[in-house]
Amino acid sequence: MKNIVGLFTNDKIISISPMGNGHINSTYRVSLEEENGSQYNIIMQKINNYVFPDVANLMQNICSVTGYLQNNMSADEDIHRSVLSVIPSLSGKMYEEIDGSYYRCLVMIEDTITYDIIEKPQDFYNCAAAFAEFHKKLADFPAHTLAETIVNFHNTEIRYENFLKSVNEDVARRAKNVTEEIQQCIDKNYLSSRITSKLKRGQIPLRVVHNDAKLNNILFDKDTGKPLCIVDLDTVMPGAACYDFGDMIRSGGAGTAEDEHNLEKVCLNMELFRSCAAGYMSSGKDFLTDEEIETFVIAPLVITYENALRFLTDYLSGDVYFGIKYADQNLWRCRTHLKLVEDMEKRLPQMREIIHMFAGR
Ligand code: GN1
Ligand code: MG
Repeated sequence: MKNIVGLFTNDKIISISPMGNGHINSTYRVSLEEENGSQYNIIMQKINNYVFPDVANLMQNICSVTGYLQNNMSADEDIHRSVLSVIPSLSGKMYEEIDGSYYRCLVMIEDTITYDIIEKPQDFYNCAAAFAEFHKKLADFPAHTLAETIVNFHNTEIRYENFLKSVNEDVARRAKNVTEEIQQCIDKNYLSSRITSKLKRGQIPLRVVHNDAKLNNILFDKDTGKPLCIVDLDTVMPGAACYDFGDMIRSGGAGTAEDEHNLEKVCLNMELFRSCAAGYMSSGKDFLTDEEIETFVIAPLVITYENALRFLTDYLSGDVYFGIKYADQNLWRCRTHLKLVEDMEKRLPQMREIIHMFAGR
């Protein structure tokens, strides 16, 4: 590991320790010491090349978006703390390849905290407001110029086809244990085309989307508690604004763990939903079209369903994509997601009312 860090800096390495709990990349905190004795930290990541085969385009997307945000920053923002910054290697590259593995370094934004589970509705409001601001700031960025680093990432129809394929192939010989979950995924396929069809027909605009809009991808300032910086920009791609809203509700709307075993607990918390809708629409109302606002009603169901499909597909494929800490974790992730979709189906009219109320339209 030390030799890799050495490609990015000549400063003395004090320690390298694992950090974060993402399912995809491996992340390390690297403590360094400058010649004058002062110490600082940077982040080093090994990019998961299985998930992201096109590292060059991925880094290009991140650099275009962060560069644009840095150039369009408001006066009260700190360029080193409000936007992620890539640290180029000593030879000037945005990443380095060693023996078929890809590494990058990022500026460590100190004195921040992240949350995996929403602790209070205000956190969710702040989180949604931060993602809405991200969309708003990038509203004039030419989204079509970004590469689709994971092709069809939020194409739920294709996710469904892949799910069916994993059921038919049944490579891990697990399909017989999960017939109920498979059936539920089939029954909810009506959701698959609800957003993709609107994008295809040009009824909603193509925007710069984060595509992993979870609470734990926002750094909050430790002192003020305010959202500071959006991280994990690997999946920044062109898409629909509502994908990010849907993902926030998926990951934070129940207020429970992604693999909660007590499914009784997994239902949409309306107070949290209201906070998220209010937070997003605080600036979302300024730039969203009427047609887009309508997609915000269904997106929580579509994106939660899409992740249920992905978790079950991975379970059936032998857990090759998402990291797992115990044997059936992907199955439990799928179950919580199916339960949440089922619950949201009942609450749809109320969800619609709340979205329109905060959008003011
Ligand atoms: C992955 O690694 P993490 O937790 O940021 C995944 C998301 C899923 C999420 C589910 C590139 O994100 O799409 O919604 O797990 N990222 C990728 O927890 O597939
Ligand atoms: Mg992440």
